[in-house]
Amino acid sequence: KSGWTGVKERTFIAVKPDGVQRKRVGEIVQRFEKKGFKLVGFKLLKASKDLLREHYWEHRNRPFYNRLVTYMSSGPVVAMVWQGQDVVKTGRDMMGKTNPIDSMPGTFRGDFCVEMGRNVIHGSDSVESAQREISLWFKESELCDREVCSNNWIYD
Ligand code: RTP
Ligand code: MG
Repeated sequence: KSGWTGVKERTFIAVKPDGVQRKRVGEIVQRFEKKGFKLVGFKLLKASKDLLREHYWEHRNRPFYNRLVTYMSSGPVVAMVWQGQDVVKTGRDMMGKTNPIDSMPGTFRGDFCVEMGRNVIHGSDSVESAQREISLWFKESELCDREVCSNNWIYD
């Protein structure tokens, strides 16, 4: 099938601690499902500061780095891997901009939050970042691709 390589594209999405506390997990999952993306990884965890420092390594010299790591470790996060055609860019578009004030209504950040320091959701910013983040947060054995695709769940 043409487009098959695009269909294998994956992104790492996390509902941040404020999003979990404010009960936005269901709607975020629902919007990715409605769009047509496939859920291939999902877990709730309290991320360690070491994991978060590694996750946001590119920002290690920025003034907000420590505050960001403290925020992200302040409660459980929902870590997810979504798969589908152009899912990295589309996921970013669905999120809105880093600062909620720049985010359009209809995006998660446009609809769910008002401050950059509590902006509800993370999404990988490139295919390369996605690969790095997925391998940081998930073991290969925690990702389900073939199983979810299989008709075995529908036909005996
Ligand atoms: P994310 O990585 O969490 O998906 O967010 P992003 O790509 O839209 O933004 P990024 O530049 O990667 O920043 C990561 C997170 O750091 C916080 N931040 N605070 N000037 C600030 O105070 C500032 N800048 C960024 C935000 O929570 C942002 O999502
Ligand atoms: Mg980022």
